Formats: sequence, C-alpha cells, structure tokens
Amino acid sequence: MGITADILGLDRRFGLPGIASVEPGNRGLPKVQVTTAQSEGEIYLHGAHVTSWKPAGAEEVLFLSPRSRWEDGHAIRGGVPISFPWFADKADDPHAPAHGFVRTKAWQLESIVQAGDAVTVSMSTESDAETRQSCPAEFRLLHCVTFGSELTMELAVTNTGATPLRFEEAFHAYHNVGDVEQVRTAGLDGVAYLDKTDANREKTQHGDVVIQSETDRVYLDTQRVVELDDPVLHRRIVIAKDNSFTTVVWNPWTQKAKALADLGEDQWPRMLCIETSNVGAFAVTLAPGQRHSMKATLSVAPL
Ligand code: TA6
Repeated sequence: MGITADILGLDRRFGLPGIASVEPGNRGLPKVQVTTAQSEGEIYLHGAHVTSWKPAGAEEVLFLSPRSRWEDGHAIRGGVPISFPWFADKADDPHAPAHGFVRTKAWQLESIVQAGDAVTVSMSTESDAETRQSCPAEFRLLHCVTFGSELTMELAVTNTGATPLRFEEAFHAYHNVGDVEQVRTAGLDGVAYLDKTDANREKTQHGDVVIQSETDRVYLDTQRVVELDDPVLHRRIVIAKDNSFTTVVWNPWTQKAKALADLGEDQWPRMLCIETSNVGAFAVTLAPGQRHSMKATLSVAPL
C-alpha cells in the first residue's frame, strides 16, 4: 500500500528527520516511529496506542500479539491500550465495547518534540456525536508519551462540558516477559484486591504476585511502584505512577487466551499486564473546566 497523502502530510508537518517519522504501520495505519540513542519506540494514531518501547541495549519491553487486528473499531492486542471512559465492561450496558471507545478510534497528532535524546509525541481526542451516544459528557484527552531512557505516558482529561464528568481510566499495558510463570511482581504486598476470577471477592496480597493460573485482579488504594522481575530475560521492569490509585494485574492463561482470536493459546506465557489505572471506587470525577492527569513511568534494569 502506497504512503497515503495524509501520512506524507503529517510527516512533513511533524516529522523530525532521522529522529521521528510518521509512516504507515500495520495494515497501513499511521504511526509515529521514534529512534534515538536512548531508545526506539512507536505509537499509532489509532487509539494513541503505544506498541513498542525498546531502550538501547535492552529487549523490547512491550508485548504485541502476532495475531492483533489493525483496523478501526478494534483495539490493537498488546502494547498500551487506553481504557476510557470506563474500564472492562460498561456497568450499565453489557453491549458497550469493553474498555470504552478511545482505544478503537483515530486520534489527532498534536506534536512531536525532541529534548536531548528523548522524544515526546502528543495526541488528542475529544467527545463527539458518537461518544455522546454512550457517554453524555464533553471531554478532551491529551496523551503525551516520552520515549527515552524511560517511557513516560501521561493522560490528561479535561471536562469541557457544563456538568460533572465521572470516568475510569487505565494504561492497559502488556509487558513482554520470557515466561510469565517464572515472573515475580513485587510492590503489592499487603494490598487489598478484587479477584475477578473469584466473583470479585476482596482479598489481600501476600508477598510477590506470581502467576500460576488465570489472574485478573484490581489492587485497591495503591500508589506504589511495582517491580516485575523476569529471570528469563534477566531484567526488572519498574512501573512507577502518579495520580493513579488502582493497579490491575492480568494474565488470561490458556482457556481465556484461546478464546481471544487476536491472542491465541500460545502467547499468554509471553505477556503480563500491569495496568496503571483509576477504576471502580477510584474512578475520577471532574467539575466543569477541571483537568486530571494520570502518569506512568516505565524503566528497566538488569537482573
Ligand atoms: O484488565 C483486565 C481485563 O479487564 C480482563 O478482565 C480482560 O477482559 C482484559 O481486560 C482484556 O480485555 P480486552 O477487551 O482487551 O480483551
């Protein structure tokens, strides 16, 4: 597929020669490709979806399913989908798309800015006639992603309407691991969580989180840094966060993965979702004109 005029136009307007370019990605969807001395990365305009971050000298940090779909209306499987304005199933409408509607639509590219060896890509989206059908509110989202020796993602939500805006949000980040059964995730010891594999029963985490079966947990009232130790890839992925009070941990294991056509039963050992979020009782409510920003910072260190 040839490069479409609008991709060429975006690259001419925003590209930084030799550093960042706008180019056709999978199935021709436009993406921003970043390459600096500190790291490589990419983010699609579809869902403002980060699909790769590879610090210099390290393995790819994000998991991306080889069976992902790359089309409007479907979320890319892997990377960092954005859940907004609800998380998972919509409480009052089981037919609504899981995780809201911003991960399945094209966002606007706002800017690409270099600062030293780091590059920040900013994208925006806002309420429209389609979003008002399932979410009668006015909002603007600005997603600013910095690819450098760390990966930072900051989602700013502004209530542009005249009534309060209540929303859930998550960076539904898929991390690339050597073998999820050998990974230990530290930082949640003693934290209460809702176990979605056990009728949402509230439980307490004891020690590190280990994955020995389908795992789907919402850790509550925690702003802690989480460390994912991977003995196969010999590295630690550190996930720090600001203005986030819940952390979701998810691995589908065999049966659930088999049921996901864009994942498949052979992929779940290579992924672990650790999701910086504000969900459930920790959803955010903004008065008219108010703004809220949630931030996640990923870094890697050798183990
Ligand atoms: O974040 C965990 C979760 O809510 C799981 O319950 C599972 O549904 C997962 O998200 C993936 O959801 P998706 O709609 O992307 O297939």
